Amino acid sequence: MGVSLEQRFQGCLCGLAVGDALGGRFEAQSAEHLRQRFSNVDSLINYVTDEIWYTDDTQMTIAIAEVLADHGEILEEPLCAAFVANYVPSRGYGRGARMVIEAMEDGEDHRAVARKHFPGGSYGNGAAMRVAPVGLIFQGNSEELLKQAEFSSLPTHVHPLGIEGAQLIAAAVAYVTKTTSFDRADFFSYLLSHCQSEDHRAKLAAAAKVELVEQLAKLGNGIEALESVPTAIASFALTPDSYTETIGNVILLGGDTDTLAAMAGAISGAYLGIEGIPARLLKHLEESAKGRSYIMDLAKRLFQRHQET
Ligand code: F2R
Ligand code: MG
Ligand code: MG
Ligand code: MG
Repeated sequence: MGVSLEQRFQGCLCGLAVGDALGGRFEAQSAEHLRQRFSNVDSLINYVTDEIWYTDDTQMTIAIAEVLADHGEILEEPLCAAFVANYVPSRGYGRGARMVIEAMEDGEDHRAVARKHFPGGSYGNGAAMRVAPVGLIFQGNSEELLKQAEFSSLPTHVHPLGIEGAQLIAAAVAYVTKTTSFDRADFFSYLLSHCQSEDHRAKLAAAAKVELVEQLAKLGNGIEALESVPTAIASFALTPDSYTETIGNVILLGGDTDTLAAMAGAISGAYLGIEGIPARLLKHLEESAKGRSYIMDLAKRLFQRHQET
């Protein structure tokens, strides 16, 4: 039986959360260290025998999904309120993101903080890591998709590369959500048609040429959008039929493992649906107030919103 659209919504949010939570165990470790610990993806996946906890990637995705489920579009004020309501610093936020959210919390001029904390704004991957729900909701309208991905970035990420990283992940999620039989060349040409900057175009062109897992590392494993968004996209395109390979291969790159696996996991889950995520991994996702059941329910609410509009 085919994968239903509702299963894809659930697969996307849960795929992101599981990737984030598993990757979060290894954030900032080196590839060499991880390769010594885990000889292959299976040994990494089998390592999960107890509860895994998600990080800021999932927490900020939940905020965006809540706003979309409630309003059907990204609105600045509700989004900032949702970032604040979901903020738990111990989940491990980026330096800039933390300062912006704390300014929101304190009623300070958070827009000025977002503009000035880094020269030209943040080009971190924080906007890309949380944008997947935008791809689900706006899958049918490219222009709106790009605009809404930008709106979802702006409270914290005003640098064009930070915004474009989010637009590319949203576009990737939108594309696979509508796809039943994955065509790699068509996927990359769709993404290139949603991409303005020479920097991201060059990285995407390199990603399109990756045909072996060993070639993924050259795309990067860093905290900047440009050093992680094309890598996550390439990992999915390499193993579209396996959720565990898609997240496992990027976690074994080391570096920003939670975010690489969150982005790759969101795309993979949107393609394969919730059934594509091994039940034994999903069952270990934290069952806190906004844990597995909440995320599943949020995906249903998002799906209902999508059907209404
Ligand atoms: N930050 C982490 N993990 C490390 C800390 C976890 C630890 N447990 C703890 O809290 O102590 N992970 C999360 O951060 C990444 C997303 O970051 P985001 O939201 O983009 O934040 P930020 O600060 O805006 O950007 C990240 C870094 O990129 C560099 N950078 C960005 N723009 C820059 C610019 N214009 N010039 C120079 N550098 C720039 C800076 O180093 C930023 O700090 C995810 O990995 C998420 O999991
Ligand atoms: Mg994180
Ligand atoms: Mg930031
Ligand atoms: Mg990270």
